Amino acid sequence: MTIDLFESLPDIRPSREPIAEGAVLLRGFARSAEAELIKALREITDQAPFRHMSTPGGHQMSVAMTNCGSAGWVTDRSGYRYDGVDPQSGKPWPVMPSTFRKLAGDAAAEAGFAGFVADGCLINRYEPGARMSLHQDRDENDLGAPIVSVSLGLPAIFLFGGLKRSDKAQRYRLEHGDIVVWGGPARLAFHGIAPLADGDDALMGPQRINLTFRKAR
Ligand code: MD6
Ligand code: FE
Repeated sequence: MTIDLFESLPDIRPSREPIAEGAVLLRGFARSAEAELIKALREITDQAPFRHMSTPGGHQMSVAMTNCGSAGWVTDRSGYRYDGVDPQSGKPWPVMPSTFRKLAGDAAAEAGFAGFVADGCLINRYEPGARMSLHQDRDENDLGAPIVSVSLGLPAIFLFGGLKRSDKAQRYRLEHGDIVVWGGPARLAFHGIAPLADGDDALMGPQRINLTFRKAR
């Protein structure tokens, strides 16, 4: 009889799973940088706290947001835009930490998009019940650049559809440390996040944080 000592441990080796033409899920890719990411995140949110922005239609988003880098994504009654200044403080968004920039570049290269340099990072905070309805990311100038999306904390169900809102969405469970990179033919795919389930993550507490890196300008 052989005894596999590792049988009951979770498999945390990074892996690479294509989810569509142009989109790849790098499971566990951010795990090795988690301590630095969490420290840098705290420094950002001390300067630019999470806030619930309003949609152009006047609804408050259930996801709380902030940004770092020179291009911060903002929504208010006048619409969606990228802005170098945090409207809440009147000051530039916090500088993008080098750990963030490096992780995004490394993940993009691993997914086949060498040379990706993000100028903005939108930081989303989901508490249980928060959700992101199906949308396209189309406010960026350069749709040739991919988006790199890092998940930290509680797991979430990522909905990944097609180029039409009505296309049926596939569901992927994103866990702490997972990265999704997408570009090319998937760049304008509709996607969203199902309402976050209750939970309490060992490192992050009762929340999920998502970092989406873009080349916005
Ligand atoms: C989220 N992500 O994971 C929301 N957008 O919380 C996004 O909206 C997203 O993951 C573009 C590319 C990748 C993403
Ligand atoms: Fe998005």
